[in-house]
Amino acid sequence: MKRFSVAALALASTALAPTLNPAFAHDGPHAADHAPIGVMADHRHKAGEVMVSYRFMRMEMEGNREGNDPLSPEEIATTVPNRFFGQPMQPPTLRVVPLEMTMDMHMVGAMLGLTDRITSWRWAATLPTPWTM
Ligand SMILES: [Cu+2]
Repeated sequence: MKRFSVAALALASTALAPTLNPAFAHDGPHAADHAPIGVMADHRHKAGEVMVSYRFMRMEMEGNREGNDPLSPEEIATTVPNRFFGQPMQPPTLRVVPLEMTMDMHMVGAMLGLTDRITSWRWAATLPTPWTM
């Protein structure tokens, strides 16, 4: 077993979000006024309003599948073709099989109402991803 750690930093661009069917962030007291958490740019802010957010998401995956059928590491190593076969040092079937992966994502964001019709937003996320193979 070998453990890999991959870190990635994603920076989003600034977007002016004159959304097509916007809801204002603070018009109503009901949760149904917003899209589910994780859906970005579903609303806009009035001029001068600021919103800062932090989100954390953990995703845990285990095992391998082809469609709905589970695949064992032995099946993968003996039957799944290596798309790089034919290049130097590449075997005909896969030799490294992921077993499980846990991904933690931290995401911070900020929205600023430039006018009542235009909202600017920025976000950044980190993706430290340990894999077990
Ligand atoms: Cu907002």
